[in-house]
Parts: sequence; C-alpha cells; structure tokens
Amino acid sequence: MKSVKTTLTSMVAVATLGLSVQAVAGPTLDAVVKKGFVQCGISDGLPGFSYADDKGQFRGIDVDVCRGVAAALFGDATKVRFSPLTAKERFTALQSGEVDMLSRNTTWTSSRDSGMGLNFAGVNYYDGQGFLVSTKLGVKSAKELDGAAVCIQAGTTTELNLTDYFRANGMKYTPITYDKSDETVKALEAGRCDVLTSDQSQLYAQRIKLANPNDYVVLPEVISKEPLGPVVRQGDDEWFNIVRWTLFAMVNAEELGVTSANVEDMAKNSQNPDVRRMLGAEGEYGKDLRLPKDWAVQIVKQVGNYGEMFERNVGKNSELKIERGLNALWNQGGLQYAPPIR
Ligand SMILES: N[C@@H](CCC(=O)N[C@@H](CS)C(=O)NCC(=O)O)C(=O)O
Repeated sequence: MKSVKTTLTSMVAVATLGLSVQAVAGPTLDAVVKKGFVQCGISDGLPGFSYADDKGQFRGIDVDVCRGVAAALFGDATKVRFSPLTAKERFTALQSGEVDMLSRNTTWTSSRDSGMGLNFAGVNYYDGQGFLVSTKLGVKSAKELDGAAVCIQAGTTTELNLTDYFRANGMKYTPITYDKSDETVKALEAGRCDVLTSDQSQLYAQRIKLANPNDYVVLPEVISKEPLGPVVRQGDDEWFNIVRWTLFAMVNAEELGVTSANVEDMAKNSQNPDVRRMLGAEGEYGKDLRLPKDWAVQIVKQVGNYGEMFERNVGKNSELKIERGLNALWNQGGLQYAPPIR
C-alpha cells in the first residue's frame, strides 16, 4: 500500500506541475465530438478487412474497429464515415488530419511507430507475409521461386520483406509493382506475374476475387511478422487511449464470455467483478477514458466481442474461413491478450 507521505508527495507534484487528468486532453476527441462522427481511413477493397458489400455498406474487421470507437463514444456504431485509402495514401491522410484514425491492414513497425509521427493502438489481426501462385506453375514451396516475376503493392512492408527473402535465399526476382490490390490480382490472372505476395490473410481475400480461385494456391511459407492494427497520430494520448481500449474491451469481452447477445443482461445481472467493471456496473472506468459509463456495453452490443468480429468477417461465418491461429485468445493458444479493465 502507498504510504500517506508518497501519496501526498505525488499530489503535490501533480499540483506543482499544474497537471490534472483533463490536462492530457488532446484535440482529436473534442473535434470528433463536435462534428459528431469518427472519420476513419480504411482499405479500398479487401474482403474480410474492409470492403463495401452489395448494399454499399462497409464491412470487415478493420471497419468494425472504427465502428467500435463510434459505439464507445456516441453509443452509435453508425456515427463513422469511411475514407478508402490506398497503401501509399494512408499515412499522409492520417498525418494531415484528413482522418481521425487509420484502420487499414497496416503493419506495426518501429519506423511507422516513431519516425512517421504515428502510434499503433494495438493489434486486431496477427498476420505474416505469404505467396499466392497459379497451380500451373507446379511450385510447392517459395524456395522454388528463383527468377519469378512477383506482383506486389507499392508503399507496403511487403516490398522490403520480399527483397530480404529472395536475397537471404540467393534467388532473383522481377518486381511488378501496382498501387492497388485489385491491379495486382488482375495482373496475376492475366499472367503478367508468376506469383503475388502480400499479407497471408489478404492472399485468401484476394484469392476469392479470382475467376477460378481453385487454380491458385497459397504456399506454406510465412516470411515475416505483420501485426496489423489501428493507428492514430502521435501526441494525443487521450484519443490514443480511446482507440486502444475499444480494441481491448472487445478482447476482454470475449475472454469474459460477454457477447452481443448477452451483454445487456450481463450489465444488469453479472456478479463477476471484472464483467461489472467493464460494463460500467462498478467504478468509473468509462469516465477515466472520457467515455460514457456504458462505453463497453455499446461496443459489444453493436459490434460484438473480438471473437464475434473475427468469425463474422474472416473466420468460420465468412467466405474466407480463416482459422483463429495466432488470433485466438492468449488462454486458447493464441496471441490476443488485453490488459484488464480496473
Ligand atoms: N500490412 C502491410 C501491407 C498492407 C497493404 O496495403 N496491402 C495491400 C495488398 S493486399 C492492400 O491492402 N491492398 C488493398 C487495397 O489497396 O485496397 C503494410 O502495412 O504495409
């Protein structure tokens, strides 16, 4: 337990520095509240992550993170507007303030997290880079790709990983670079390249866009770590916390068995202290984040817990049928882990 003296000393320090919880307030939250919606940068067409369905509604796990932030803030997951961005455009759009957050299958790397003035708020999908080839090529492993023409998207981590992998394995390749993912898919189909490389989840997403998906296979090698997550501008901790804890609330909800179907009942009747704290029945955890008391209830009710979001968009209830793998919860053999709400 903290002694009275230590507590007093830190209170004096806070008072001397003129600090209070409000003093860390940043401009983004105020601006978002004023305009009444979150402007979110997403990909311009990646099934499972962000894409417009046949009714023109954006869907996917990246889209859902933005909707979760809107639900936490406004109690309304529809209070978000989407800006589809290419890989090349995405960071400038965030840095310039054109979007409030970026949720666009973006890999967390040291250079992006520091030198580019950005902050990654968490990981909504653990990925890794892979290769998609035509079965006609008769290749079973990426080690057999010496001399290949490789389709790739500009402005991605994919480019450097590819160079590293071929160099490390003493192989040569010809890069064929496009700005948009659809262009790389069309180029593969037209035979302009032998292989398409990108994050493995995206290969599955791109594969279903092909006229004959069964004529193409994803090779077994995963050549990099691609932790994908939402990004905000550096220097606004308050907004950073809101985005980060939206994601954490979804992961914690899954771990605690709170789902979109039972969240309202749990908010009223659960006796589990962790659930009560998360759902606002005990404590002021929403207020600390400058969010309403029922922030986590709204996220789970309107968007779902992490597992629901995963299965609906990329997992067993989607066309992609991706296994949980690394994206299972930490206590189920995966890496998804959220610090507690307390
Ligand atoms: N995760 C990597 C790759 C991200 C990336 O942009 N991948 C492309 C290749 S699939 C993409 O998302 N394209 C979708 C689009 O342009 O809409 C990164 O952050 O650089």
